[in-house]
Amino acid sequence: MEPAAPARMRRARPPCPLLPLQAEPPGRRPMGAAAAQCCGHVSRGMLWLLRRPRPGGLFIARVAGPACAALSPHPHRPARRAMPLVRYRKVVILGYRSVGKTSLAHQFVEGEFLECYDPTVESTYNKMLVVGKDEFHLQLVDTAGQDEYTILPHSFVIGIHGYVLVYSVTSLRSFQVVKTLHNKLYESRGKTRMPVVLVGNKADLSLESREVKTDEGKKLADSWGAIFLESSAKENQVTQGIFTKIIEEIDRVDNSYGEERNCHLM
Ligand SMILES: Nc1nc2c(ncn2[C@@H]2O[C@H](COP(=O)(O)OP(=O)(O)OP(=O)(O)O)[C@@H](O)[C@H]2O)c(=O)[nH]1
Ligand SMILES: [Mg+2]
Repeated sequence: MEPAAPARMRRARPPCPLLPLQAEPPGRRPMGAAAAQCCGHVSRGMLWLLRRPRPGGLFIARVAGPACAALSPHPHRPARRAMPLVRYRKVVILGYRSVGKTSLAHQFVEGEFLECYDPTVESTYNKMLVVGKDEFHLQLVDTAGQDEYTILPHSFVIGIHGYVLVYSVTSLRSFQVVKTLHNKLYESRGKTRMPVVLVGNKADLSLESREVKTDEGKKLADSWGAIFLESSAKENQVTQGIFTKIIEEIDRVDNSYGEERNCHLM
C-alpha cells in the first residue's frame, strides 16, 4: 500500500497591506502603492509588472517594502477573481414628448415595437450586454418628455455615465429641445465632456413628413463631440446599436481625460 500523501500545509495569510513600490528604473517619480493592480505573491526586490487603474499600458515597479502575502486590486478583495468583471453603466434617455424614447428602450430590452403611445412618468430598464470583451450591466432611465422649460433634476446628473438624447426627424421642435437639453446638462455637469449619443428617431417615416435633415443632426452632434445616429424604434438592430454606442462612448470619454490633461502616472 502506498504511503498517504502528506496533508498540504496551509499558512493563514496575513491581511494584505498595500505595498510600497519604487519606480523602475530608479530615479523616476516613486509611485504610490495604490497604483498597483496585480494579484499574486510578491516580495521585496521583486520586479513586478503592474497595470494602471485606467488603460494606458503596463509598467514595471520594484517592491520596496517588506514581503507581502498578496497584492490585489483592493486589499479586502480576494487576490484571484473567479468570475469575469461586470461593469455597471447608468444611462438616461432624454428628449421632447413622443419622440420615441420609450419605444427605443422597449425595443432594446424586450425586442418589440410599441405601437401605442402611453406618456411616460419615469421608468427604469436593466439589461446585461456584451460590448467588445466586456460584460456590462446597463441601467436605462426612461424619462418623461421634456421641453425648453424643464428643470433637470440632480438625479439626471449625479451618478449618470452617459446620455441618449432623442429627437424625432419629423419634429423641428424636438430638435430645438434636444439642443436646450444638451446645454442644460453641460452646465449642470460643470462644462466637462460628457458621453452623448444623439439620435434622430422615426427615420422610417416618409420623406414628406421630415423636418430635420440628416446633415443637421450630424452637424449638431459634431459640434458636441458626440455620436450621431438616425434610427427607427421598429428596427431592432439599429436600436441595439444606439446602446452599444453609448457604452463605447462612455469608455472613450473616460479614457480621453488623461490624454487631454497630459497626466501620466510615471
Ligand atoms: N414610425 C415610428 N413610430 C415611432 C417610432 N418610435 C416611436 N414611435 C411612435 O411614437 C409614439 C410615441 O412613442 P414613445 O416611445 O411613447 O415616445 P416617448 O418619447 O417615450 O414619449 P413620452 O414618454 O411622452 O416622452 C408611439 O405611438 C410610437 O409607436 C419610430 O421609430 N417610428
Ligand atoms: Mg415615454
